[in-house]
Amino acid sequence: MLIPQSHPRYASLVKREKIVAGIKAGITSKKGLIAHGRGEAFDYLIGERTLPAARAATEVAAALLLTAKKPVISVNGNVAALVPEQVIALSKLITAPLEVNIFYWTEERVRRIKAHLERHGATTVLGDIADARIPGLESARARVARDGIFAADVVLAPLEDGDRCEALLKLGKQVISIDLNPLSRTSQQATVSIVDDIERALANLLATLQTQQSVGKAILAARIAAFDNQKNLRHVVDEIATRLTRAELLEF
Ligand code: PTJ
Repeated sequence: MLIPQSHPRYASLVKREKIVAGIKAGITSKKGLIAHGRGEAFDYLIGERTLPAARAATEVAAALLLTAKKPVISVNGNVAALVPEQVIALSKLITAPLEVNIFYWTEERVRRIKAHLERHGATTVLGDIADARIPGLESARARVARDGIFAADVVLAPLEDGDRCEALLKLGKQVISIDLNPLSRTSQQATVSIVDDIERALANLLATLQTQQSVGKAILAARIAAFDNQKNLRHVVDEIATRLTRAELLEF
């Protein structure tokens, strides 16, 4: 469908089209539509903009990625459809592999997501060979690459489900989430939770990483130590509550 750029909901409608195209291409799960709709609802509540709390979390996420020994970027069907270029740019910037890891697992979809990322220029995409398992996790997300998520110290896990986040944390990994829902189990549990739309979050993360690259490791470590994820999430929830009580929602 051709969406006129003048449409007030242009950016949001384009994202819907990308998800639908992802489903048609066999990359995105049909359930990805439901997850996207939930994300849209929370985006509406935060005013479809990056909140200061998301910027603060992004600074710390960048510090974690720059001080990590073995960072890995997890990619699912929604992420591959919405932001292939951005995850690839991130992977190159921090020299971290992309790993396809999906909840509604089929071998075919893993293969298609990997091929889709490679068509967009990705060089290292793991996940098609799942030679390790995350212990204590029943879902297909437990299937991981031994040299990828299994060995990682920091995992960037956008649009994640709470179970895997919890299991990764139990394995001693640090998890950076990108999730519009500040109340999701993932947001509540992650080491650093960026509550923002994936497109905006990755654009900010890429820009922040570029400016932080020259910052010393000791300063980055101090930023990580000073960060309180729960407190930061409370700022997001407070912002939503304030907007709801003042009826400040945008008129769409
Ligand atoms: O490709 P698969 O099989 O791995 O499936 C991917 C989905 C996303 C369908 C799967 O992981 C899933 O069902 O996820 P959940 O449990 O619905 O959680 C997805 C979270 O992402 C929800 O909390 C949404 O609010 C959030 N979300 C959805 N769209 C966006 C988003 N967060 C940031 N940006 C978005 N565009």
